[in-house]
Amino acid sequence: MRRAALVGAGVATALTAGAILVGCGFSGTGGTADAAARLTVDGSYIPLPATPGGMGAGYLTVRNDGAGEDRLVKVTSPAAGSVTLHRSSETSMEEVQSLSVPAHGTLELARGGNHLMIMGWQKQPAVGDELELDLTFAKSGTIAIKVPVKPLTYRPGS
Ligand SMILES: [Cu+2]
Repeated sequence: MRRAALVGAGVATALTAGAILVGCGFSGTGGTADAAARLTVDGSYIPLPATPGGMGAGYLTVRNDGAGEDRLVKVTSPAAGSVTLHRSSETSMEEVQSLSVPAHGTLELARGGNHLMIMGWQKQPAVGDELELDLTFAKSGTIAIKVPVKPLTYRPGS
């Protein structure tokens, strides 16, 4: 249900390209408008930290309906002092500087895989809280979302 759309950059590019096409005639070569990312964020949640005030995780899905790749490069929150991007496999976990959102694809942050690591809560989170996360992308700018705090054992779709 919760969904934030960011169309600003893509629309601006498309309008510029459209104006050029009207003036010069359609060349059929495509252009930068075709390579723009179009992002939506869905299914976000933060499980209640296992220890009160302790480290938490953040999960969400970024969908890209555009033809251009983008990258999640930074996440901040007014509710926490530190949010970092983590990539994990079955055997290891490491902090990374960015995560790719492929063209016509998704970036999925989910249990057992990539995730956000959240520390330094301003106030101890409680189930039912909604915390703001500001997701910054290399090309699409910042998308602010409200993320619900769920019980520790919550699973999407359950
Ligand atoms: Cu981690």
